[in-house]
Amino acid sequence: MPNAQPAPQDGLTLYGLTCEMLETPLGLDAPSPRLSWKLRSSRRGDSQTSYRLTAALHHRDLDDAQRLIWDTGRRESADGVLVPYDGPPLRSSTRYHWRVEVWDAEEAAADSAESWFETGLLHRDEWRAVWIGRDTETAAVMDPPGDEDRTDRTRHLSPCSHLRRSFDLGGRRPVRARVYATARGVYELRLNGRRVGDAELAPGWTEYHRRVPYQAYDVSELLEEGENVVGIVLADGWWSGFVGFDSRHQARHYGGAPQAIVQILLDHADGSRRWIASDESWRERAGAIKYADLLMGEYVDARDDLPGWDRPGYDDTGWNKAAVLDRDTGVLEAAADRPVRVTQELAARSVTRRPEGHSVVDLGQNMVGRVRLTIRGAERGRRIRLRHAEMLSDGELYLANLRTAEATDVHIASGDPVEVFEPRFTFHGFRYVEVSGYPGDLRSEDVVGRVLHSDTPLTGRFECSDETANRLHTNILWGQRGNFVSIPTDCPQRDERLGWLADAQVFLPTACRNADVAAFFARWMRDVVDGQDADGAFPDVAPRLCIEREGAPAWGDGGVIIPWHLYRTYGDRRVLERSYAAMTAWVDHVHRHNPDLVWRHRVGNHYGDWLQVDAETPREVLATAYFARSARIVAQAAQVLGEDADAKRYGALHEAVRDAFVDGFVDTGSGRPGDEGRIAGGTQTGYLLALAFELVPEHLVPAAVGHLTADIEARGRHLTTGFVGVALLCPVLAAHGRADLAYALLHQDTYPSWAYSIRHGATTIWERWDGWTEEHGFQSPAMNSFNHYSLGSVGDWLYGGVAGIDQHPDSVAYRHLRLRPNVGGRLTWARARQETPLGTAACGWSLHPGSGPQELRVEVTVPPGARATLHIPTADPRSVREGRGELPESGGIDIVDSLPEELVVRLGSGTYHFSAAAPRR
Ligand code: RAM
Repeated sequence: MPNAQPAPQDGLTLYGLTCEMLETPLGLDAPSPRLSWKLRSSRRGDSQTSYRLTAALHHRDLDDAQRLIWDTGRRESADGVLVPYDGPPLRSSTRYHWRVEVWDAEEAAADSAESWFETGLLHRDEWRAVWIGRDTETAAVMDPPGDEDRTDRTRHLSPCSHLRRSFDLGGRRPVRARVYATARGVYELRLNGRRVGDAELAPGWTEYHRRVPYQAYDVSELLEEGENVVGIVLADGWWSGFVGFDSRHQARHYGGAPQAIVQILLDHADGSRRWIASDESWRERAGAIKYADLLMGEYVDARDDLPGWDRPGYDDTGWNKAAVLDRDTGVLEAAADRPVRVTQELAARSVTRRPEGHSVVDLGQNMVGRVRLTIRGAERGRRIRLRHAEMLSDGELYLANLRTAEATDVHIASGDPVEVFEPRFTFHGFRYVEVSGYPGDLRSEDVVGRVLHSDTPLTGRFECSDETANRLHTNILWGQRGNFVSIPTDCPQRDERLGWLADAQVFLPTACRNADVAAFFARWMRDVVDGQDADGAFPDVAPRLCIEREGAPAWGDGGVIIPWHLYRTYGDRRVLERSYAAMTAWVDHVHRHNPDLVWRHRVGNHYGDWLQVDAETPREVLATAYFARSARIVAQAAQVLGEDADAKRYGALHEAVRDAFVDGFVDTGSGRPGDEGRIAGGTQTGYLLALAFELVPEHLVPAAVGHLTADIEARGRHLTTGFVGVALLCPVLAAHGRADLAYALLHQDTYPSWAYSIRHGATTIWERWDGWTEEHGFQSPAMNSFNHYSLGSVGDWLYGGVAGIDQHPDSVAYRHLRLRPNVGGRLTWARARQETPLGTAACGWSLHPGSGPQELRVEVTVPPGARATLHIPTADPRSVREGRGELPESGGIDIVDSLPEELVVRLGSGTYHFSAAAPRR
């Protein structure tokens, strides 16, 4: 292939090359992986007109020569969103180098770039390894765990296994080496004394009965001539540890003890291959980790460390033979999303010595992860204990809201002068750490908060002139990071941490703004689909656990809403295809049991508008609104996928459910005057659902909006919405001409409001509006998380409604942006920037005192390949200028509409600076 030409700086420039929505994935198993790229350009109107993709492989036998295996030739297209590889069948364990070239409107070859992906084991019969673990008969006796401070729960947990095998490479190091490994449990892979990879809590949590993802590692550089040692440390994790509500369910949801499977592939220069696989030849023993559990914490007795166990030269006589626990490799699949990683470290903000002798450390931020503690001068056998909490009560940890999660880590000192303790197979949600048993004075630099989460690239940015709104955005972002740990969870601290579908679906639009969550959610959608029952009901939580009942309204509907939103946001059609049968089955299930189209039957646990305050949205209103919405989405999805008969059928169903909603719940004018447009129950959420899902007859919309706003006003501009209604609040108000009220709610800082929690020190979004109040203090500890993202679903509106980045209702992958700066509230400026599948989009506005009336400046960026409709709010549409020019002379801008209070223009790609007379407020 020709060499890459240096890209001209001002023209089309490629960046962000991905395969299956991941950068250079290792160990992919999709038969036709999709390739994507993004573009930037500083030239206005610049756009890709065609591309060419090629792929080549380094053939082992060809002395590193690259062999071209795929060439699309030039294809006309304006973007590079998920283009499927359609070359010859891919081979296992093979690296494919791919290259994209793009041409611009002047037919000039504009840029080219290269990347690669590598396949894993494409065929299940390539697994020759078997699942191994502890032989419980012999091993438990070897290392009786220190019992003195075990609780009833942790007494059931077993020490972590160390599994090892040594192998001899003689005089030849392979030219290439890969490890494919995973666990039923969580594991850390070691090779010759070094940790392999940087994944935490691998392989994460999936519907293990159906699939267990394996990870691929490039270990070519870690091997040596002669003896080599591969090792695995294995803990219970989600497989056999405590998960979910402990009071109702014990540990061991999936299996009694963890298992690992490992396969090493060695490629030699002469083309020969050698496999080393987990089998009965491996050895096992317990070591320092007496137990490690996601909810309970980790207990390490450093006196029982096994120095050198994962290095050559170690004598493992006396170790147990590993037991073969299973030979079925049918559940193995290549990991399809980014792993959990430690992404940040937080320094302790303060250390307070309490009269009882322990210390309380404040990390300044409610975070998720664990602590790395440096211990100096502890005598052998000293016991140092860490406990974790989100809040303090009278200066001590407030632990009640953790329920049965003990979140306690213990280190028994080895006696080394300096020891570093960091648990490896647990995580906690906390801001405060209680350290007891520490020798001497604990210094703040001895405590580091290690932040971990699924490593989805954080690509969005929102900022404005108001510090409280900025803190709200930051709190939302921390809530997202801390709760995206392999799956989207509801909370990170107590005995729950489940993948609740409603939480996920209301928060998804916000999540997509903040980060690239395409692969993360597409992967989790498999658990959602796997969790569907034979009658077509989606679960409340995925992976399905703890709750046997079928999904509730707005919860089960997540199975329909999420793939649709992923398709619209990322252009991921495959997630829609893969979920489509399940989506239709869900709507059919609801329909079958509710033939009169009001959703009253088979409502599962029917949570209603969960955690609403001072309002009770009738459950049938909420359920039927969601029935209508899901039917409509399925009709839209059918249309996209070319399922025309379905599109008609579900389209008709949607209309019929809408009519049933109107008949049942909308006052159409039959009764008392003034009641027209009322929705049964009269709650904010009832109006929001009806308006957002377009269930109110056109002529009654203004009346319904009037009832909604009257309720908000009557409550002194306060909300009553719970999880389901809250996401719709600001967007619906703004869409119906009441952005002023949306801003009033954003700025409101008396209870209940977002800013109320911020005024009281929140650094994450609370589960409940009244998680803590001046009047009542803490809410019931039975359910009171201080790190829950659901009420943070307003984050989408900060990007879309305040700064003004959105896409046109018919647009997919942000190909047609709708930019609508929303000058309002007490803001004097706001701006947002986010990655779209085409490139970076940005929109910002600011007010400036002019000589006469205030001036509004608007700056927007439209990525190459996209177009935008921009709404400029102004008191005088004729005042609008771009750059130094008058409109429409300025390049690339068409005036679409000149209304009394706004000018609507159409833009091609590029960055634009507008000024105008500020809008009247
Ligand atoms: C609680 C959690 C979760 C919610 C369910 C209904 O356990 O708050 O977020 O979805 O209830």
